[in-house]
Amino acid sequence: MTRGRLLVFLTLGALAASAVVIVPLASGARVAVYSISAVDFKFRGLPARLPAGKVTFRVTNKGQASHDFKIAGKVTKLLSPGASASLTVTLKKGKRYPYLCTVPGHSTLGMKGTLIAK
Ligand SMILES: [Cu+2]
Repeated sequence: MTRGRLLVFLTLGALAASAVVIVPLASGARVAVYSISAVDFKFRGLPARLPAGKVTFRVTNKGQASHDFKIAGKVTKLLSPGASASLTVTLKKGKRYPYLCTVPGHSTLGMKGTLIAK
């Protein structure tokens, strides 16, 4: 398998494992929208790798506690159980982005991780 094919394979695998929708913008640019959920106490639906560029995370709190989602210097409002919010960031190629829930104690319990922009 060539390196190029391997990368395509890995990208498709990462996309298949998460709920992502590519939305064309009026400007001709595209934004990838990832639907993720916060539960007690982890995030679901976040790929470990995703394409660099503009990305929107649509976060839904499916837990019993309140949660938020912080990545790339931006954070959603605090979400009550059942609430949703969107966060749009621009990811740079080759950079690692830690993410977490900023509610005290939650990241320690597992609401954190790192994703890599390719
Ligand atoms: Cu939390």
